[in-house]
Amino acid sequence: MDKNYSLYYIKRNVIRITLLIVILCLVLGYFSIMERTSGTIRVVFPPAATSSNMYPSSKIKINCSTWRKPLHNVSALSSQITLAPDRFLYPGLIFGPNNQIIGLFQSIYVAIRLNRTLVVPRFGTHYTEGEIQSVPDYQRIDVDHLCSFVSCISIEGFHKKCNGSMDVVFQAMLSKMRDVKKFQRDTKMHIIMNEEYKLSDYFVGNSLQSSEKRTNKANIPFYPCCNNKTSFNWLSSNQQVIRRTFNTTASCALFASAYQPLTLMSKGQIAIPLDKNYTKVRQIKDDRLYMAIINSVRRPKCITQLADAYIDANIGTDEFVAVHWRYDTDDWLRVFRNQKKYELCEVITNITSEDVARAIINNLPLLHDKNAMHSRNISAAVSVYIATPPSLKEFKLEIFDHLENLDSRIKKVPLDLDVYLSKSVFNKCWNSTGWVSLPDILSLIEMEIMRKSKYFFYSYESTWSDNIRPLRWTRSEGKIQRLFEASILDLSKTVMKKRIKRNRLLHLKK
Ligand SMILES: Nc1nc2c(ncn2[C@@H]2O[C@H](COP(=O)(O)OP(=O)(O)OP(=O)(O)O)[C@@H](O)[C@H]2O)c(=O)[nH]1
Ligand SMILES: [Mg+2]
Repeated sequence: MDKNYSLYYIKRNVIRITLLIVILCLVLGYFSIMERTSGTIRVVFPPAATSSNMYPSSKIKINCSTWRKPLHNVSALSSQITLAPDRFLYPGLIFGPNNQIIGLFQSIYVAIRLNRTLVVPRFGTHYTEGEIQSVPDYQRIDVDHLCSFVSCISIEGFHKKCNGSMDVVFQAMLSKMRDVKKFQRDTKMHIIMNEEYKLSDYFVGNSLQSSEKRTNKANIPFYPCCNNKTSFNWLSSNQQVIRRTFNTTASCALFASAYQPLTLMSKGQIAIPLDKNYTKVRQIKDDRLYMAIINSVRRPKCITQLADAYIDANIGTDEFVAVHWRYDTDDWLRVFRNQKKYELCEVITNITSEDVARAIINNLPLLHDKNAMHSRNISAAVSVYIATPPSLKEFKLEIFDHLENLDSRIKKVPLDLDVYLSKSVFNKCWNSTGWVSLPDILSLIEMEIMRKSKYFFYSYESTWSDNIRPLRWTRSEGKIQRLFEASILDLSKTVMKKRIKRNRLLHLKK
C-alpha cells in the first residue's frame, strides 16, 4: 500500500513539474511574441566582421535605383537653354572615353549656336579593354544634369522624329567609315545625303571627305573642314561662322567625328554654371558659354555617390592629396610615340617611382607649412590617393612605398578602390542593371575622387586629367578660388634631372 502510495506521489509530482515547465514555456513564448509585434524590436548585430569580410562602411545611403536608366522622357525636362524642337544634332563621338567627353562639349556648343536640340549620344569603351562596345548615355554622364542645362532628346525620340534617317552630315574631322557605321548602329538610323544638303561628296578609302573648299565671305579666319593639316581646331567659335559653315534647313544632322574641331578649349578655365537670369543665349560670350557647357557634363549620380561613400569610409575628409599618373606603356606612350613626341616619351621612361614620390613630397604645401598642419588637425597623417590605368598598379605601389619611407606623415588610403568595390553592397547594383564596363566604373569613380581632393597632381597631356581640372574650385567669401593643382610630370622631371646630375657627379668623383 505504502509502495503504491509513493508511486502515486512520484507520478503526481512529475505531472505537476511537466505542467509547470509547459506553462513557463507558454508564458515565455507569449512575451517573446509580444515583444516582436509591439514594435520594440531589439537590434541584432551581425557577427563581428572578420578580416576576410570586413570593409569600412559609410553613412552614405545606398540605392540601386540610381544605377538604372532613368525612365522619364528627357525631352520633357525643362532646360536652362531652350533650342528648336524640330531640328537636331547627333554627336558622333570618337577615340577614348575622355576624348568622347571633349567631343560632347564641342557638340553641345555647335548645337546651341545652330539652335538644334541635342541628341544624347551613346559612348564607347576604350580599345585597351578589347573590342569596342557601345555604352549607353546614363553609364557615362548624368543625363538629367545635362538636359536641365540644354534641350535634349533621346536617341529613340530622335529616331522617331526623323523617321529613322539622318539627312545631313556635318564633318568635324575626316571620318572613318568604321566610325560612321558605329553612329548608324548606335542610332539604328541610316544616313541619307540628299544632293541639296550634301557636305561630303564622296568616300575616299575609308574616309568621308569634303570635296569643296568653302570660302570665308565674312573675312573671319576659319578653314574648311578636313584639310588634313587642320583636322583639329579648324572651326572658329564665332556664331556666324558656325551657322554659315553648317548652313542647311535639313532637320536631322550627324556631327561626324566630333572630337576637337573648335578653337575653344577648356585648358586653364574654370567651369561655372550660367546665371539663372541670363537673357539671350546669343549674347553669352563664347568662352563663358563653353565653361557652362563643361559644367553641364558630369559623371553619373551613382558614380559620385560611390566616390563619396569611398572617401567617407576610407579617408573621412576632403583634406586629401590625389595624384593622376597616366603614362602607361601600352596606350599613352604608344600613342605619343606614334605622334613622334619622342623627347616627352624619353623623359617619362626615365622617371622612377621614387622621383614621383619625391616630387609629391617636395611640392605639397601642406607638408611644408607647420601652421597649416596644426590648424587642420591632421598633423598625424596626410592621406594620398593615386589613380593610374590598371596596368600601372605595380608602379603605383612603388610610389606609395617611397612616399611612406620618405615622410612618415604620408599615409596610403588603406583600402584599394577595386577591393572596396568587390566587397561593396553597391556591387549588386551594376551587376543587376547591366553596366557594360567595370574598368569604366573604376575610371569614373577615380575621376570623382580627384575632383573632390584638396590637392591634385594632374597628368600633363591627358584628357582624363584635363576633364577634371576646370571643375576644381570653391567659392570663398564670394570669390571663386581654384583648388591646388600641379603637373606631376613637370615636377617629377625636375627631380629626375637632379638625380641624374647628382649621379653623374658622384661617378666623376669616383
Ligand atoms: N581606373 C583608371 N583608369 C584609367 C586612369 N587613367 C586612364 N585610365 C584608363 O585608361 C583608358 C584611357 O582612358 P582615357 O584617359 O579616358 O582615354 P582617352 O579619352 O584616350 O584620354 P587620354 O588618353 O588620357 O587623353 C581607359 O580605359 C581608362 O579607363 C586612371 O587613373 N584610373
Ligand atoms: Mg587616349
